Amino acid sequence: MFCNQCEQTAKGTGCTVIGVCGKKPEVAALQDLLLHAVKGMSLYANEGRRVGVIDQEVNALTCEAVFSTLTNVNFDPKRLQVLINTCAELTAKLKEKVAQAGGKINFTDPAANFVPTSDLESLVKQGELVGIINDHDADPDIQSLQQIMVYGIKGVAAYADHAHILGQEDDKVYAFIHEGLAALANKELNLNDWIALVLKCGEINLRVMELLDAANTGTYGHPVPTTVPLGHKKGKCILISGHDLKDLEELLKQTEGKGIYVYTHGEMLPTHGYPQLKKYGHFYGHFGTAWQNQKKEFAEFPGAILMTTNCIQEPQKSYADNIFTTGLVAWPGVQHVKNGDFGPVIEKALAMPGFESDEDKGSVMVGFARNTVLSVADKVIAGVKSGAIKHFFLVGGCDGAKSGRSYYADFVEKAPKDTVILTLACGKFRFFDKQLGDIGGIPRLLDIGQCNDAYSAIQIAVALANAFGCGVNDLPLSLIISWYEQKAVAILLTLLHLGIKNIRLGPSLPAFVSPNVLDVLVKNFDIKTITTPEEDLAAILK
Ligand code: FS2
Ligand code: SF4
Repeated sequence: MFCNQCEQTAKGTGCTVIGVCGKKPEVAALQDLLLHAVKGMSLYANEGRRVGVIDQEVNALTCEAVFSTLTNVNFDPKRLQVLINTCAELTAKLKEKVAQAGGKINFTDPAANFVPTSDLESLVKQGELVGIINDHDADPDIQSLQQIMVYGIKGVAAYADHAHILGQEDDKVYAFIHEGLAALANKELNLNDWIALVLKCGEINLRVMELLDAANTGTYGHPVPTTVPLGHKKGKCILISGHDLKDLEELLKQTEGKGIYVYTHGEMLPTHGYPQLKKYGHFYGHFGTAWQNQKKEFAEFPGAILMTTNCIQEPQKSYADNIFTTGLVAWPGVQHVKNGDFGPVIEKALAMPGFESDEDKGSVMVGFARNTVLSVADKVIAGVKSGAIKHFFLVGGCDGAKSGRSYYADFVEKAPKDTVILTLACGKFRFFDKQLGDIGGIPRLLDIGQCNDAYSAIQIAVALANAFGCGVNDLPLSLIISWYEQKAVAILLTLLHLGIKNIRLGPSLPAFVSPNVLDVLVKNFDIKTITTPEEDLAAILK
């Protein structure tokens, strides 16, 4: 196996024996084969668009398949096999439609002519031969750009899938995923072509994040400031993790009146701020912190656990019987329930002891998405003009297990009292419960939401820039980003597409960025790696 798509990749270069995430070589091979199948499907879908063939089933499956290969989503060989076979079946039908419409179907790339073998063992062998970037003669910088694009596309596909579930889509997004993956079969593309595709990935990601923002706020209302307890209530309980708001809504509906309290874990925390979700009286509080602490925290939860999307880790024996997966997330042996079909989760919660007593562990505030922040824009602007607010830091992104990630908590703690911290995604759990006070009634720590809400952060920055009559790069705003998986790659590409400079990135640089590509990023975007909180704060505020 070879996988280098996430920040915790082995030795900072690539997982070759087993994934640090727990991905076994056979799963890596099947994920590679699934991407290979989607690349084949993309060649026909791309050509299909040229002759007027647009297939909604192909679009949806493309996103589901690509999302399934994102870090910490699908570890189950059998479910990957189903996806591979479905891709091949749909590709055959698509090929027919494209031929009938007069399109080209004589592609020579092996992916276009892929036929899956019938049993899982030989399917793994097929997968071992087809890494997505397997052109060993290619220029290392082109290979680097191809990987950046493929990993960015994984993020785009994840967002597109979330938006599609809530009825929001734009064919431009699917068209780019197909165009980008089909481009991998084109050996004529040069360095500049690949740079253009990478930046286009960022542009398309902005569009898909806009769709997801419309999906979430259109369905559940704009988040409002909400206090979320970190303790618990006596009684039966379910813990829901991941990012899927519709799954949460369904769970809340199905548990209503059953004497079960619903708690969030990880990236589900910001959902407490949505009016159409917070209206449920039994949607109580938040339990635990970020994904990498789940083994310890899930073991302490006395109820059923539901994983809706990334990030799942290998369940420990102590809670293996009470954890469930749904949607695209899967772990072999873990009970998988269909989206919205949460009867088994509820039964398990009712059979488990639940919390024996009430416990107060304080609270945190969520709900500072674009609508809330911009509703007090005049106060914020006045604060900047009077000098009460000297600087904004967006300290956001993924969390992870590496020790270097304590940088982010230290940074927030050491940021001067006249600065405001905007945050989003699971990296916030390093400092989410710190009491940072306020500046003239504006809390110093503002939780914008999940990683899926990066659009909201961008809108806040753009609105502030407009109010001050300057560009985002001229605002007293610095981006301190932590990355881990491929949604973060997509967001980073969006920031580059928008021309945002001086991003500080950590805890380490992606293994898939070649020295020359890094040089281009540094020269054109002044991108930097994090150093120490003291050094970075001094450099930013000087
Ligand atoms: Fe965090 Fe994990 Fe949100 Fe990422 S819960 S690192 O895949 O999606 O951000
Ligand atoms: Fe390794 Fe990350 Fe790939 Fe898992 S997703 S195999 S940890 S690089």
